[in-house]
Parts: sequence; structure tokens; C-alpha cells
Amino acid sequence: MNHQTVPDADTEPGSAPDPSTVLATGATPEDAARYRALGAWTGDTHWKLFRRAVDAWPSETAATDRHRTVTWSALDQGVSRAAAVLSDAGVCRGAGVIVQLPNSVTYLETVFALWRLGAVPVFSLPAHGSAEIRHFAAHTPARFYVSTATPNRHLTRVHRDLSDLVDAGELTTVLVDEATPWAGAADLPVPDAADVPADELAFLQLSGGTTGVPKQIPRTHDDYLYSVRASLEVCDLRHGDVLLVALPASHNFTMSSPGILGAVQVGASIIFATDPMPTEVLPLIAEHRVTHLALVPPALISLLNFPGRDSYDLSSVRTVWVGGAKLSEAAARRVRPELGWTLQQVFGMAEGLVNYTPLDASVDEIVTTQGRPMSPWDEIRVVDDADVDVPPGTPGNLLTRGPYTIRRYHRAPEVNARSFTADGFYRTGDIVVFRDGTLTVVGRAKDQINRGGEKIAPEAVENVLLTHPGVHDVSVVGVPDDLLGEKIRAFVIPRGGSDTAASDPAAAGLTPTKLRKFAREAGLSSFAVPDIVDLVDEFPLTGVGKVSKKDQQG
Ligand code: OOB
Repeated sequence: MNHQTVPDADTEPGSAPDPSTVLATGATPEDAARYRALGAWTGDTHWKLFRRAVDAWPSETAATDRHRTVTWSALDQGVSRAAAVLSDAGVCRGAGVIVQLPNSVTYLETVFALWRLGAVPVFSLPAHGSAEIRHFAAHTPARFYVSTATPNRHLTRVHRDLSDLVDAGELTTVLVDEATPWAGAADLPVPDAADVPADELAFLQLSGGTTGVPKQIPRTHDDYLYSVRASLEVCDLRHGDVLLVALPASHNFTMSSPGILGAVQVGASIIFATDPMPTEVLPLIAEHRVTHLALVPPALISLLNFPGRDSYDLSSVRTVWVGGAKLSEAAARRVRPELGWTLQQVFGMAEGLVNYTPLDASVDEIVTTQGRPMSPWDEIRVVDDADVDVPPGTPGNLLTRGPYTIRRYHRAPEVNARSFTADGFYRTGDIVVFRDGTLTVVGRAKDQINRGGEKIAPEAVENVLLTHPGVHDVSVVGVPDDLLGEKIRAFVIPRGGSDTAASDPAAAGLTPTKLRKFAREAGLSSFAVPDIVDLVDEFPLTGVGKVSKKDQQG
């Protein structure tokens, strides 16, 4: 078993780090000195953040899921047990550990135990398929995988599909029962907390891939915890509040805007839902007197349109954060009058930059913009395709740099060359209008489908469908959808043509339903399986003979 650790920089273990870019995020020593002098980077770590909460509010409620409710002190005991079990499995300081857990108290115990050990979580989503997990195992030094032992149809399939990696000794799996976790911990020693520098890699965060496969985003304790504190400055989450966590915990929005870590910072209690749809969210709001929640636009719209909504007491909620995809002005306008809640739009990205509409902004600003950069040290540029700045109010490509925005992906030199400018600005791929300090998202320049906040690279879906022996060619596009914003549509040319009754034997009997099933079974994430499949004879072409995705979008 190779317990290789995740080094800070893009260097191979043992080789000398490049002195100009020693930090995992690509920040230079000059950047680091500046952000420290400004007070943005304070030397705090995720483990210290957790310890402070346990010491300050030991007997207050920390978190609740469908299996249990824990105080901060009970959570701390769970974290100790988790650390003992993970350490016994071989997880050590610097080890990379893929975390694929549903929203749960067990999730909290796992990630804080990893930070206690000085290990490096590699975050994935519960909906990810085995194809993504394989990719993480291949492209990060992670050799451990923590997931659930509680019955779960999708994850059981993922675990089964990964068994060859486990048999080959390439992945050590720790499966945890969410109701009775960390069995066997009683006989194991609890390792001491590791002393971890705050400018070290804290975890690898997911990026909605714009290339075939998701990229890994290196975040440090210093930069990420600054983003949490900056979020808290512009949000009204306070000690004693109740935060409903209904989007996947590992998503940057859920984790840090201000999210789970914001709740740990201020001492708010966390209620876990495993699905953001109204049937699960509404009863939890009423039962736990929830004060804050974060939703993607389709979940908010479903809640606004839910017929039985009035039978729930929703008066405890002060603020709803909505982000991940563009919220329509029409839906945004309904929030205050129909729900009585304050809306904060959140336009963020796992690479860094997060924007919020201010709590006290005018109604027009709240419903028509995606907010203002949350830090005074966020640098914003809006440029044309030649990287020349456009005048204020003119749509252009959003570039950004700042104390919590990465300057490179983890070990991806080619992607880095096109995703960042030479002076370290991140090319967000978003087309925006910047006016009077506010950003409005008006389009997208990246080849990415945003399906209600889930980011999908068309190429990743095309690559999976192309492995079907009866498929000659595939083109995947996002098509407009009232609820999700966009849906995934795959145009497929079967071998021998669209009349699969008369075609090549490999394509005989091919149907859209069979292709969707094939995509699921090939390990594609559940949210990336095409919503619509069309069998066609040819693709529309552009003037220069390329597939015209524009025409396919209808
Ligand atoms: C959040 O993070 P990611 O990494 O899943 O996706 C980032 C991309 C942005 O570049 C943009 O294309 C889109 O998602 N996006 C929005 C948006 N929020 C994100 N587009 C329009 N309006 C919005 N409000 O999605 C994320 C991370 C932290 C906080 C919130 C969202």
C-alpha cells in the first residue's frame, strides 16, 4: 500500500518547490505577505475553527440529521472516534482521502477528523458516478475513499464498480454507517491533532469541469477561512441561528458561503436534509425553526410553486441564499412578498470569488443583479476576447484575482495555461456586466452545461456515450428548461444510421432509453445522464464544417 501524501505545490514529492509559486493555490510569497498584512490570512486552520466551537458552546446543539442530534461536545467525541478509525485504516498526515458521503452528521465527523489528522479531503458529490471517483483516484494522490455503509442505491453501485481498485490495493475504502458510525473505535488510540501550517493545502475542491473531466481546486486553510469570514461580514448568520443544509455539503456554496463553516465559526446549529426539494425542506424548516437556507434556483422555484406550502410555518426564516445558476428576475421578485424572506443572490465559484447582493440593497438590485464582490481585495476585470478592458456597463468576460481565488488548478499545466492570465487572474468563463459595483451574469463563454447549479462538461458525457459499440458519433448540448435553466440533450448517430432496426448489428435495437441506462451504468454522475436523447443521421454543420451546437440548441 502506497500512502503517498498530497504535496503543497505542483511539484513531485522530493523535488524542490518552485520558489516563485510555493503555495498550493499558486499564490506567490509576495501575495501571501500582502494578504497577511491586510489581515485576510490570519493563520487559522479548519481544525482550530472546530476546536473553538467545541470549547465555546459544548452543550449547545451542533447538528441534526435523520439519524441523530449532537451537541458540539458530542460531535467532538464523534470526530475523535472517526480520527481513530481513519488512522487505523492508514490515513496519516498529508494523505489524500476522497469523501463521498450524503449530508449527515457523519459527514461532519469525517471531514473534521481528516483535518485533525492533517489529512487532505478530496471532495466529491453523493451523485458522482464511479467514473468521477476513478478520475479522482487517478489524478490526485488520494488512496483512501470514505463513503456510506447506510443503504443507498446509487452509492452501492458506485462501491461495487470501484471494487477492482480496492482488490488491486490502489484504494482503501472506509464505509461508515450513518446511524451507528465508527464501530470499533473504542479499542483504538485517538491520534493527537496534527500541527498544520495555515498556508498548506487544506483540501481539493471540485470544479464543474469545462474540459472532459472535473478539475481539482487546491484551497488552503488561510484562503478558505478568509472566504468564510468575508461571507459572514455580508450575511446575517449569528450565534444561535439554525442553518438548513439541503444542497450537497461538499459544494463550495454549501460549505463556505457562509455555509457549514460559517455555522461553525458563529455557533449556529446545522440541520441536514439530503434533498433540496420542498417535500423535504418545508417540514424541516417548520420543525426546527430554521433561520437560514441556501438553494439553487430550481429548488427555490419548486418551493415557490409548491401547492401545500401555506400549511407550513415558515416564519422563522430570515434569509435565503440562492446561487449556483442564474435566478430569473421573475422568481426573485416573488421571494419577499410570498415567503416574507430576505433574498441574497450568491454568484460564486469553487475557484474563489463570491458575490452577494447586500442585505440592505434596493429591491431592484436584489432581483436584477448577482451581487457585489464580498471582499474589498477582490480584483475584477471585464474584458473582450482580446483581453482588453471594456467600458463599465458593457458585457464582457469576467476575470478575477484576490485573497481567496486560486491561480492554478492542482497539477493541470495545460488547463492552467488557458484558465489563468499570466498575472494570475482566473478566467471565470462567465459573461457579465459590471456597473456601479454590481455584477450581472448575462451569458457564458465556457463549454459547460449548468443544469440547475450542477455543472456538466458536454465532452465528458460525449466520451461516455462514445464507448457504446453501436454509437458512431455524439454531440451533447444544453437546451433551455423552465425549471432547471438548462437540460442535457444528446444527439447520437448510431452505426449504420438512425433506423436502428435496419442498421449495423452493434446498433440494432438501440433506443434513447437504452442509451440513458448505458450512461448510468458506465458510471456517469446521476445529474450528467442526458435528459433527452435523439437518434439522428447527421449533425447540423457550421460554415466551416464543425458541428453546430448552436443549431442543436434549437
Ligand atoms: C458555484 O460554484 P461552482 O464552482 O459550482 O460554479 C461556478 C459557476 C460560475 O462561474 C457561474 O458560471 C455559475 O456557476 N454561477 C452562477 C451563479 N452562481 C454560480 N451563474 C449565475 N448566477 C449565479 N448566482 O456555483 C457557487 C460557489 C459558491 C457560492 C455560490 C455558487
